[in-house]
Amino acid sequence: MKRRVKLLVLVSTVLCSGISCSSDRESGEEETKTAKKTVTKVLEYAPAFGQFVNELPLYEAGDTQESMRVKAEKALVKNEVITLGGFGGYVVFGFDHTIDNVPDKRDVRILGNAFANNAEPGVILVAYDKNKNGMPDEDEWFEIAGSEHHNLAVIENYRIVYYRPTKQAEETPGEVKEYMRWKDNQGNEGWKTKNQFHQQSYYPQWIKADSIAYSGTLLPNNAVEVGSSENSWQLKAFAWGYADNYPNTREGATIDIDWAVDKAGNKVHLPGIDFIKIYTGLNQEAGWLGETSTEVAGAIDLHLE
Ligand SMILES: [Ca+2]
Ligand SMILES: [Ca+2]
Ligand SMILES: [Ca+2]
Repeated sequence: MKRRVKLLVLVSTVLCSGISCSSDRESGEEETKTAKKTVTKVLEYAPAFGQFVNELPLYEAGDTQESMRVKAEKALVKNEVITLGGFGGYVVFGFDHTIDNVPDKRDVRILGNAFANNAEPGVILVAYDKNKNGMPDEDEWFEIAGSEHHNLAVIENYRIVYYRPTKQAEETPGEVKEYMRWKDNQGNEGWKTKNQFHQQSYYPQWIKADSIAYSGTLLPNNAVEVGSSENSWQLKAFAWGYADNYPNTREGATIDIDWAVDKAGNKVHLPGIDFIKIYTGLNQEAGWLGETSTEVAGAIDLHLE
């Protein structure tokens, strides 16, 4: 569909060349119709540790921050899943147009891989490119205040550091309980487990540094153990306003740009948004399920859907 409209623009330009006509304005109008409802670019991909890290997307020897960004972009453009790993891991993506903030209507559907009792909520930030420089500047970001915004168990300005596992820990087969050391700014520290199902490194392999730090809003744990069977762990969905929290087709996967708040927690009104940032909101391990990690598969402009 997009290609055909573009072709029409091209033909009209060719027909008009050398003769007097007012095709410029018409071309402009045609171009607007080509706006893609889905993600067109990934600006940053920086997952934390995780059992799907280095797999979704796949790390191959020689990959860099930039080549991994390109892989994440290729995935999101096709609405394929990428993992953000544990708390703080993030992705920043954008669109080829500004998604309108339509009054009293939800504006964007955030795609993940959540299903019933398997919610791995990610915090959502949105940016309107106010200065039109094609980039989300620091002062253009606003957090979507989801249902837990006033929950007293939420920790703002949470910070965590993950340390690269030792060679010995990486090479030990099967489950490794003391696999990766971590430390946060609340006085907690511990080990992340490597499970028997995923044996690749859980530390982003294209990162040269021996530790990675992430910060943001820490959401309350959502895992509950309901028995001792295989399906004993359930990851409960929050009411609204998070990524990878409800199945993609549900209203719970959509957000209203008017839910955005500034750093003081006050509502802001944005005319629309050009960029979205999502990061994993929980620092939680749920038994055999392992760590809770937000997955993202792109987003859809609901006004073009
Ligand atoms: Ca709206
Ligand atoms: Ca900007
Ligand atoms: Ca998920």
